[in-house]
Amino acid sequence: MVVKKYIVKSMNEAMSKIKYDLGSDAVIISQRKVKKQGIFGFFSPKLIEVTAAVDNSRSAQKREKVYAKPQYAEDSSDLNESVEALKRAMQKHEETSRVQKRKVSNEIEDKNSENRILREMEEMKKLIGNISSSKVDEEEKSQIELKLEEADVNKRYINEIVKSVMEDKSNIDETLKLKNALEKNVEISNTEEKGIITFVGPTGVGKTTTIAKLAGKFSLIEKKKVGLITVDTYRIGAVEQLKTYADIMNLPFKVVLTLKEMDEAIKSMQNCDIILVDTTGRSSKNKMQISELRAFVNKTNSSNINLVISATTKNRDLEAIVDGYRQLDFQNVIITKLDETTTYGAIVNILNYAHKPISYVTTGQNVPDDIRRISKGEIISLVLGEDNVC
Ligand SMILES: Nc1nc2c(ncn2[C@@H]2O[C@H](COP(=O)(O)OP(=O)(O)OP(=O)(O)O)[C@@H](O)[C@H]2O)c(=O)[nH]1
Ligand SMILES: [Mg+2]
Repeated sequence: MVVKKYIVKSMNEAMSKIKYDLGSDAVIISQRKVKKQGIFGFFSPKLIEVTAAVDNSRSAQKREKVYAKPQYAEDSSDLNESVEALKRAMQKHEETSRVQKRKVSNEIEDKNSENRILREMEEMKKLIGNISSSKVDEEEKSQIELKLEEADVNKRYINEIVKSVMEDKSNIDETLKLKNALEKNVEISNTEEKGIITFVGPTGVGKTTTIAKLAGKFSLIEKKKVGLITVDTYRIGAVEQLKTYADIMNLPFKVVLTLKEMDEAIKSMQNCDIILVDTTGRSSKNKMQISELRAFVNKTNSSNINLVISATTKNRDLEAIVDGYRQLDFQNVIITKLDETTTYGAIVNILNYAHKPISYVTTGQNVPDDIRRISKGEIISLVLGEDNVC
């Protein structure tokens, strides 16, 4: 037992001193009012004498307990409660963090699904864009196809042109793209017109008439010296046709039946600026006839051989004609009888297949008027129906 006496001014002071010194188990044994000792004691305020005691052993045990355990666990039931409380707190904390985690992952998920939806929307937009642009492409394609079919442009060439238009990503309108695509395979001849000019081609396309027209142009208009030769070993009466024109225009004229005669005829016209050589129409299917003609054409040594084809020729026949005459190494193409057709696809069909430039077109039977040069633009306008002959 520990007993201690305190002189204090108030009971509050006494209580805190006792609790501090003896612990909370101390008990107050007595209290009484006292005066301070000495002369000044009389004037001093009254003091309190407090006596307190505590059981030593119990207090020590308790103090040990207090320092050995956490302060909130003063006995085992307290401890259990505290542990339970702690567990509950931890569970609550875990629950809270789980909820928070879920919330965060939900938010991430939400964000992800938001992104996914946005991505899908973008893809859909693209898809719709593609569908509508391919729809536009299809519409444009069919418009172009229709236009070219109407002009009697052949299927193979239509496909080439459509492809070229579709590949053209420049910022110009479709008609211009189409015109550009058509122009790609159109060349205008720039062969100088002098020396020997030879004309070959199927029967009745207008070779002799074309020669008469050109003879008129060169001699009457351009005042050049022109000579006429005909290699007409095949059709009786054909000679007369060109001879008549030669007589009217007063031009030297020779009929050639053999290769030797060709040499002689050319020599006899040495003073001419231009010699026009007519040939009889041969079927492109008859290789013998073409070979025979080739010998005569080679003899002329002409570097200006013209394949004459009529614009009224069927599309399917055009390619066979061009193929048949290829062995004559023609340099230019003349397209006749544009006045006899309302569609001009044949012009581009021929030029595209022959890969040769065009020198003239003829537009009627009148000699010498119905012949002229043509520009790329005019050809395209004719083919697209923007213009017509006559
Ligand atoms: N409408 C029209 N007829 C033409 C044209 N060119 C020629 N002709 C006519 O076509 C027919 C045949 O013309 P030719 O000049 O004899 O033909 P060719 O190619 O010489 O014939 P062959 O000598 O038999 O191979 C004639 O009636 C000509 O008047 C043209 O541009 N338009
Ligand atoms: Mg003829």
